[in-house]
Amino acid sequence: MENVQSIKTKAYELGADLVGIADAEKLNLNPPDSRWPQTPKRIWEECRSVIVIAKRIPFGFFRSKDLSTRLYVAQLIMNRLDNIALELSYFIESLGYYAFPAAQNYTDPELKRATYAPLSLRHAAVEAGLGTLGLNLNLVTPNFGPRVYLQAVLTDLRLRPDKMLNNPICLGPKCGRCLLACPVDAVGHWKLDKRRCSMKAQRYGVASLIKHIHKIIDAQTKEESKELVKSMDFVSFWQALRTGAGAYGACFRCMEVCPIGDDYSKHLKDLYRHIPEITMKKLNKIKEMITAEKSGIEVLGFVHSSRWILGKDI
Ligand code: B12
Repeated sequence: MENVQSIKTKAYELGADLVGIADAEKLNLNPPDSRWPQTPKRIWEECRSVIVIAKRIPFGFFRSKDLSTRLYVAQLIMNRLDNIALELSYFIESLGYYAFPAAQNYTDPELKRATYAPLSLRHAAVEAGLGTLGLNLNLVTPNFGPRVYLQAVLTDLRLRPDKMLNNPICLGPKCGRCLLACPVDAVGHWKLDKRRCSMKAQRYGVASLIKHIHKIIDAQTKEESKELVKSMDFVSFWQALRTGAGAYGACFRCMEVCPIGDDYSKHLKDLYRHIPEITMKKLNKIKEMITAEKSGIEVLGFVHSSRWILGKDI
């Protein structure tokens, strides 16, 4: 198991903040959604281990209110993760095995739905012992809460996998801060309304771009369409196409209010304790969730994701 240590050390040297190893066979046996299995074997039959890496978002990021800065920095982190994963792959190949990075933010057309990547990194991260899934199904880690981006390396080298945490980190509706803060009310009972979330999270992603083009086509007057072409949104779409900024990460509200993580009280609590988006409707939604959990009613969102919410091999 010398390789485990040398690979982890290399990943940290390259800049990863968290590193964990998942057994490919376990990922093959436990696809997050069995209807559209995101398994290593679909990508590569001989894959034996998946090394999951995480990079934290700089603490200072959450002090900036400037949207372009946030879009830009989030993209930098994702690019950095890709570079770390590529270098780590070369390192593993220098040991005499095959390796390559996952297609991080590509959604796989073969999986029918545009929201399914070849590998679900949050689920792989739970298998690799980095954390558990929260109420909104984001990965939460003991170190940085949900404030990490993820990437993975697939290899045919058999490595001793890390253990799952075996301990749920998120309190669910008893905390509910992600739900209360969500600007589009996309957080459900251990589930997420992806369409709603993507309006904010992928503000300059492909769906928004198509919508913007339709607006231009459907404008009542030529002047109106010219205005839409000259708009700041149009510039942001150009930036997204050029650099990726804003195409995948554009809303960070659930991340900045989450109290999980050693970093929260030190770097975020003073700024994000108060949640202005709280409404009676959201408070009632949470109350209903707590009542449902107390009464033992089957909560579908929990049923689908319990393995990763609990971080338990069930
Ligand atoms: C597509 C995508 C989105 C979509 C859909 C998100 C989603 N939950 O799938 C949208 C646009 C909404 C989105 C939003 C965001 N994203 Co995003 N996204 C992705 C991407 C590219 C693929 C996700 C994927 O494959 N989902 C697959 C399905 C299986 O996941 P799921 O639907 O949650 O699965 C459960 C449900 O389907 C449920 N279920 C429901 N009904 C049913 C029915 C049946 C029968 C069954 C069996 C199951 C089932 O059970 C499943 C098991 O848990 C990943 C990158 C990657 N490669 O993983 C990043 C990723 C998940 N996003 C990320 C981030 C950070 C965000 C945002 C915060 C935006 C931002 N600032 O960057 C928001 C947060 C939203 C949230 N709470 O999850 C990070 C997550 C980091 C973390 N700490 O968790 C990732 C990993 C990107 C990265 N490189 O780090 N994202």
